[in-house]
Amino acid sequence: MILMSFLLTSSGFAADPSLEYEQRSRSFFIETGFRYRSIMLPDSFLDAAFYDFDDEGAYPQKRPVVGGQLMGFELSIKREYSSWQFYAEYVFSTMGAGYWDDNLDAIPDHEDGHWLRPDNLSAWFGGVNFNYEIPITPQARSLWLSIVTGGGLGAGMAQGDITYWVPGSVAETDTECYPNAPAYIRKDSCAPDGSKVGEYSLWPFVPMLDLTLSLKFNFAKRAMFRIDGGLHPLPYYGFATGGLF
Ligand SMILES: [Ca+2]
Repeated sequence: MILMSFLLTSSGFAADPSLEYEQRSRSFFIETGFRYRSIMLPDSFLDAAFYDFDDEGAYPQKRPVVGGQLMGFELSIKREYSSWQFYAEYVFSTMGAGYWDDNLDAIPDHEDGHWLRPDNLSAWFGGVNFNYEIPITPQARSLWLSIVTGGGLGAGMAQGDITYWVPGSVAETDTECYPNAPAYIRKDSCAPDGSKVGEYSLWPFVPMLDLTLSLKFNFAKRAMFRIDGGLHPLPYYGFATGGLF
């Protein structure tokens, strides 16, 4: 609140009215920016399908956290309050290796889980958003605030893989290796049972859905800084900064 009231009352550097009415040969702005985002699937979603270390009798190590970090470049064509935003970005998984024990067993079974090990799992994405901007402080000031909301679709291509081990009782590769042991034992000594990205995707294409709500700091019509949150396609928070021309 202190920051907000400072921004709202601060005169900052004097607004140059000529910027507002600057003659341009086109009727739209181009806004460019760099973005950073941290995406994460909340544990509570996964609790619906998988045991975690704090469940009775379960494998005692914390289940891996599904998440990643993302950096990208964005370019928006802005006209009045609406804009089309194009982006390209690189996201890498921060998920560690670990044990995934489903809780859908008729009788609780903690030995039937799979051990998953991400190997340099990352992806490139590109997409398009339609965004709408709502000013919340007077735009005549050199610094003014707005809310931006929007959404869009994109597609990505995954790199790397997720190597997995299954319980010895259902193993189809290296079946002589600990045939009665669970995956969390076999992963230390046995050959992997396969890889998820390589085996289950005809093409390693991943769809992208984005829904974003942002608080945007506009520095006249020259530069901007945004605090973003929403779905991308997992829940995320992040920021972006860039300029207009
Ligand atoms: Ca289970």
